[in-house]
Amino acid sequence: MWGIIATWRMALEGVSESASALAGGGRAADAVVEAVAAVEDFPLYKSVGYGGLPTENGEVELDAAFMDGDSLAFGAVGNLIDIANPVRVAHALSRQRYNSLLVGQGAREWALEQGFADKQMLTERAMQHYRKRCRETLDRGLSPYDGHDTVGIIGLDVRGSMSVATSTSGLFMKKRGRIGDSPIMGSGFYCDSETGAATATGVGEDLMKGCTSYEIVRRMAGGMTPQQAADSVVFELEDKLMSRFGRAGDLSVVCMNRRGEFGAATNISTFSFVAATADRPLTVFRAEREAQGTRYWPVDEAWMQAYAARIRAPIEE
Ligand code: SD4
Repeated sequence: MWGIIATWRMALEGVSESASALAGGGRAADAVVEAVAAVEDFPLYKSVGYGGLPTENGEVELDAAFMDGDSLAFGAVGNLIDIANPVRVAHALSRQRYNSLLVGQGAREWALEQGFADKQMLTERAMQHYRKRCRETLDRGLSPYDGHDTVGIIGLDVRGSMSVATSTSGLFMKKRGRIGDSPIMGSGFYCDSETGAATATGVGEDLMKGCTSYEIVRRMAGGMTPQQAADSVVFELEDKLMSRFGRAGDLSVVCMNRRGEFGAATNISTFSFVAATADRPLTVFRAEREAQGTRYWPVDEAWMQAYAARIRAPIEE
């Protein structure tokens, strides 16, 4: 069996390539790193890598992670500035015995020492979004903290090895130095080839309160299906946050077990994800919360076209 599952429609092109690689016997680690790197490189995806949206200071600070489910080795970077592919730096860090999680200047210096390319990651289009948001928040009192989509991708290869990788520019208009769940093991991602893996997207501050990805993997290890684990973790966390904290941010997850069965859960109505396995063709799904749990269904052509138009639409400043 092989399988791959990713948060959000933006992962489609990268996942498509990696699904072919996995079908041909490729390794899970390479599949997730390459698929995430493809999202990082695409300038119109404004929440990951090149073209990602900046902090309130107008700088792009990127977070990324990689975890190998065989050895449990992981690497992660936070607040990485102007390095082309944060996920590749995270992957390289997972091969180090120490210093698995590096942030800020230290992460950048290490990446440069290792030969990773220096690249200006702020695009003119991201700056247009930034100027527009500055104006809107000044004029209309909007919350600066919305607009966020982390890519998280889980891979299972025919040898039974699993890996997960994440990458994000974090919350738009975040404070300089702010780190969300995406580079935090157990919250934004977790992977154990003996059980399965999970990855999250949404408001990192809230996802971290539930150690969300670890908890999903733990429940799969305890016998839940991926769908049961995903739904129970997301909805219990949302309920707990509502009753104890008074509000709950966006929480969305995908997960897969070692047999290639997958699940997805969300508390929003706009979540999408992409999956392919040895016995299910590559599909983009939309997901929505319903009373009994998360329902998901394949998107149609009109949805795909509307998406393509949306990411290319001119930005009215
Ligand atoms: C964060 N979880 O930095 C990330 C942002 C994000 O979908 O996912 N968004 O909190």
